[in-house]
Amino acid sequence: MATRESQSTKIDQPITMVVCVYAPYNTSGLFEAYKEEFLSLVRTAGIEYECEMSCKIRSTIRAVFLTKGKLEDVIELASEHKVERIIFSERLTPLQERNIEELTQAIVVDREQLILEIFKKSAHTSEGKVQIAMAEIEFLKTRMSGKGIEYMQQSGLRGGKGPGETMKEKTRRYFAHQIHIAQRHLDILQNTREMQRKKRLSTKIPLIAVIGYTNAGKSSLLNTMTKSAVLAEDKLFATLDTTTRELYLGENKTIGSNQKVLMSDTVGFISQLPPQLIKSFRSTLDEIRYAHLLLHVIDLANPLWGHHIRVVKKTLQDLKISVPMIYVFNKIDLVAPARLDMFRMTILDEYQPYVCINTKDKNGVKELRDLLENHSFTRED
Ligand SMILES: Nc1nc2c(ncn2[C@@H]2O[C@H](COP(=O)(O)OP(=O)(O)OP(=O)(O)O)[C@@H](O)[C@H]2O)c(=O)[nH]1
Ligand SMILES: [Mg+2]
Repeated sequence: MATRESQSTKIDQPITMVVCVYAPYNTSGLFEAYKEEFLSLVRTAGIEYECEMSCKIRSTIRAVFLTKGKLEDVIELASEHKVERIIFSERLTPLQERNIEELTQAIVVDREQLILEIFKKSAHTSEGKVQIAMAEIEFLKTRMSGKGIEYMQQSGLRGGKGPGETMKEKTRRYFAHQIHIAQRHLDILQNTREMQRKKRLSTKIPLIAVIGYTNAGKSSLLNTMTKSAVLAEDKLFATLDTTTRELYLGENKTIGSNQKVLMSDTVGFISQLPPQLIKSFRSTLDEIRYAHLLLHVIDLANPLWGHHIRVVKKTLQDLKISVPMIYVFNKIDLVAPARLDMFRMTILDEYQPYVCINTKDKNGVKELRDLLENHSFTRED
């Protein structure tokens, strides 16, 4: 069922429509909460929109993604509002994107591009920026026959190697060259990081990586535990760069008394995170892969918390990362006490070991420290 609302648009932005689709592969279970997350992505990207439409579909269509009736609704609404740009909540294939663009005469931005935009805005370090650039080139490569060529032309690349070289070949060569440059830059940065990591490992100081769905409270937890001031914001993907801080534990059976451990903040996960973004965030992935322990932070106040846990665990599984984990159920100040008691009695027992916490007033921090002090910080490798 489609719903339509209006919002004011900024003059310098194209007239935009957002389309939230609940597709058959979506396992979140709660359409409204899924839509809220999508709109939050749109807001984080700084996009204002004129109209919105949301719909559930039972199947996806290879050429245009949406089923016939829903596609007609999109075309009609786009024409009614003279829409110039349509933001989709889902990942689209280049073919689907092109076809919808032709049918609506509007630029189509899919989930992948939307997340890339947000990452581009949040990257501050040179490593972060090169990683995003690489992910973006990889993305454009897949759109070679359309936007890839426009991008190449905008970048001023003209002329080919010989008279027989097609535009497609030129584009391919251009992207290969760009990727090569970015990769070399990234290799230098990552070699430095690798050396730092090896040095750190040689000191045998255990590493704890704080991981979880975006906006769960990972940076807030790092701040609370290590008395730091890492940026923590009510915004998706506020953290894109890894930060490591020292944490002193009173006593620990494997590392002795008054010993320090290192705690690293990481980039948040989200459902359908573009694969090239995951790959390009090697520094975050290495922090997780080589950690002795993961603190998996979950926003218990978010109705999709169970889905978030599944997304994070599936992502780790896909990346073949297997490290011991403590579940840190956060934001319990926003959960009604009766509901929290019920969680503790029933559902939370599925997640062991766990701690319920509120990073704002430090409720549960002592319990988490106790868990860390009793943890065996050993790695097989
Ligand atoms: N009420 C409440 N809010 C919290 C708590 N912990 C974090 N927050 C808020 O949740 C929002 C997100 O917190 P962050 O620490 O930035 O979350 P994150 O997981 O690092 O987010 P990304 O880096 O964007 O993935 C911020 O507005 C925090 O102030 C908590 O225990 N209770
Ligand atoms: Mg953060």
